[in-house]
Parts: sequence; C-alpha cells; structure tokens
Amino acid sequence: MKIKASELILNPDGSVYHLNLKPEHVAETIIFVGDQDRVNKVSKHFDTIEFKTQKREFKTHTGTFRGKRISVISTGIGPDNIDIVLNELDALFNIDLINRKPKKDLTSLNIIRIGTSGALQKNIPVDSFVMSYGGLDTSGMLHAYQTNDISHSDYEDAFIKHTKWNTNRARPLLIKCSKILELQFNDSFLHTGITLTAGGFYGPQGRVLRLSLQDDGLNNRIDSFDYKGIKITNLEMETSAIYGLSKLLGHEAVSLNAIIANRATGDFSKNPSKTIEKLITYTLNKITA
Ligand code: R1P
Repeated sequence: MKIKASELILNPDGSVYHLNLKPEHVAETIIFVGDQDRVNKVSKHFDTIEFKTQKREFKTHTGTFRGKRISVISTGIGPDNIDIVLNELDALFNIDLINRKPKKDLTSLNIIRIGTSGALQKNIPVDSFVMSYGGLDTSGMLHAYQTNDISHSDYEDAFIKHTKWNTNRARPLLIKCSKILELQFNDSFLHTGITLTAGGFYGPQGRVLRLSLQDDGLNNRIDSFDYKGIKITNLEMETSAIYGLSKLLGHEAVSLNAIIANRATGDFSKNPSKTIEKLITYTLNKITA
C-alpha cells in the first residue's frame, strides 16, 4: 500500500514538507537543538558545511566534524514539533519517497539533543549538565502511538500516586534513553536523572504569572518524588517525545541538558551562552572520540 500524498506530504522539489530536506541532505548522526540560532553555534565548529536549509523553526546544517558527517537540526519548542521532526527524519531514511512505501532495510539514527533546562533539585546548580536517563512525558503527545512496550507502568503508577496526578491530565509515560548512548555519555561530571517533559512553559511547568494553577502543590510533590533512589532532576519540553518516538521508530537517542535555571533556589545562569557552548564542544568531542 502506497502512503498517500495527504499523509506523507512532499514539497514540489521532493523534500519532506516541514523540514525541507531530501534524503541526501542528512547524516545518520544528528544533533537536535531547540533554538534555531543554536544551529550555527554547533556548525561553526564543523570542518566543512555541505548543506544548509531552513523552513519555519526547522533549520538544518550538515557537514563534518573531524571527518565525521553530522547534521544539526533545530526542532523549535515542544513535543508537537518533535512529532514532526522525528517522523519526517525517519521518512527520509526509512521510506522510499518515490514509491511511497516503507523500506525493508531500516536505518537506525543516532540522535543527541543539546538543550537548555531548569533543574528541580538544589544539588544540580545552574551551569551544570544533566544527561536524561529517562524522559517522563506529561504532554500526552505520545498517547497517539502504541506505547505499551516502551513505557514503564510501575514507575508511572508510583509517580501518579505520589503527586496525586489529576486524572483529567494525560497519563505520564516514562521512556528511557538509548542504552548504547547512555554508556557513551557516562562521564562523571554529568548529573543523571529523570527529565520531566512538559507540554508548555508556564502552567504545565508550574509557573504562575496571572493564571492560577489547577494544582499549585504539584511542583513540590514532583520535586520530592523518589523512585528507587532516582529523582526527577529537571524540566524541559522535548526529551520524552524524542525518546518515545526514537524507541518506536528504532533510533538511538540521548538528551543532554545545560542547566540554566534552578527552580529550587530561584537562580538563573549569569552566562547561559558559555554553558551551552561547553555542552556543544563536549558533545562534538564525544561523538567523534
Ligand atoms: C523553552 O524556553 C525552551 O527551552 C528549552 C525547552 O525544552 C524549550 O524548548 O530547550 P531549548 O533551549 O533546547 O529549546
């Protein structure tokens, strides 16, 4: 069965609809960043850049770093964008775009997110780094897919009970990072823990400006949640979506977070650009070591 034009939308030049990319434009090792301005901050380290494009918030540079072919793509903000990026990237490798059929021999991509994030625990100061051992999805996006085989109901049930999670909200889903990449990014200066992925920046992360929260005690109960010694370390908006779709599609993914805010102490980094730059150089060195 051919995948219809309405389901897999291609631009007149044959590139995928949102990312504006053709298969030959993308490397099998891909760095995700949220902010499109961060793409240049990664690619400025490349030896050469062979390809550049941008459509909306999705900006891609492909080149080499120490001879290894790497793409860097900005995803914009949020799990809804990750749904677009992961599905279209996977289509570039694993669907024959001419015949509109899934390929038999599948390619597994290596995906590394370099993101910014807010820590929840006092012992994870601003300007430190967190490798997300797991992504706890609270956005609900992954519920559109069959997640039973990739999520961890024992952890989720304990979280729901401890936080008194409101049943009107989507059930939280815990998805772990790639085992292979977890072993690669195991340096002791990286904190590890569970990253909670929210479907918004303000209310969904417990921030109050003018609107009251559905549950104003929720963030405190998230902070104190501890499952077999593992705490929720930080909040952001993409990790669990990347982990979930990567697991379902057969890709390896890890999320590295530059901690620029600490919600427990109220601190904000004095030089977030420097912290992000450190994480970029660490990541590039690591994937080419
Ligand atoms: C919110 O300001 C954005 O910053 C964080 C969040 O996950 C969200 O995307 O990450 P990035 O800096 O990678 O975008």
